[in-house]
Amino acid sequence: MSLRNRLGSTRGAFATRLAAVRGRDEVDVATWERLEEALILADVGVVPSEALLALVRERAAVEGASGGDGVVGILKEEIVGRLDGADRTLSVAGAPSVWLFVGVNGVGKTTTIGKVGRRQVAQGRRVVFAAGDTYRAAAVDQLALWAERAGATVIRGAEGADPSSVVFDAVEHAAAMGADLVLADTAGRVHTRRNLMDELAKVRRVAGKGAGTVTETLLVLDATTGQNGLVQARQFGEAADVTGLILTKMDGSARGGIVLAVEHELGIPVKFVGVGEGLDDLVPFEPGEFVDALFE
Ligand SMILES: Nc1nc2c(ncn2[C@@H]2O[C@H](COP(=O)(O)OP(=O)(O)OP(=O)(O)O)[C@@H](O)[C@H]2O)c(=O)[nH]1
Ligand SMILES: [Mg+2]
Repeated sequence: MSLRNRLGSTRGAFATRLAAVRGRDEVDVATWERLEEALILADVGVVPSEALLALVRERAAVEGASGGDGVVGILKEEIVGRLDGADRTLSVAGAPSVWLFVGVNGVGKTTTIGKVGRRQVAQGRRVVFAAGDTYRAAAVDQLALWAERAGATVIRGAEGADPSSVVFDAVEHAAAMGADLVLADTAGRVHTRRNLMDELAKVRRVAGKGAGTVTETLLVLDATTGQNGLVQARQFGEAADVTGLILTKMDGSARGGIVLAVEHELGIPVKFVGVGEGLDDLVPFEPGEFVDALFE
């Protein structure tokens, strides 16, 4: 299925509003208002939307774009321009490399580890999942199920064990078996709880103590929470040295503009988007493709 179809309501809401602007021969106050409304409802954020449209207006004047179509074309170029050039690769630099998955409750961390693991195994890497969510026994079982589907090995600790010790053990196991990659699950946490954020910092520190190198800390955000995701991203960014974002549930969100908002505000690249609950429902974030899907 194409990204366009998979984005579901994200593209629906935005594209429908743009369609009303596109057909117009003349660009007037109402046109700009509609565009701003479309951007804000897509969760681009008020300030970035205004900044973006100010640029589009300027360019439209200079380039003599008069119709709605021309203006939408410029808007599209400006959005792609903002997203282009970021490094969206996942870095590997260790034996093994460790990728930590962090975020608030229920955003899709464990599911995303399954999906990312599957992609890495398909690329020929040996992958270990570390069951660093030790708060609930069910969390470990859920990760083990995903490991089976993805073709990865899962390393678990006792229920209630220190998450950092579980991740450390997983790294040692991975090193001993010659695995390339450790994907570490963590318990969902509230970004405002200091001790939980400290625990995350400890996991990160301990994960890099032995043979492993932490090369990515991936913040998982639920796209359906819109601008609230931005608040989470800001706080996690400060506490956990986030290197990349993964936006889940884009299949059920009318707010794909959050991609622009988070990148613009935090300067952290979106690396993947989740577009469903299945093993293959994860796509690398490609600005051109994404914006095409959003606009068409
Ligand atoms: N539609 C859709 N659902 C998703 C996606 N990613 C995850 N989910 C669903 O979101 C729910 C929560 O996913 P989990 O992976 O358990 O989330 P988590 O962040 O590990 O949750 P905690 O461990 O409780 O903090 C599950 O029902 C998933 O199937 C996605 O991209 N699209
Ligand atoms: Mg989980």
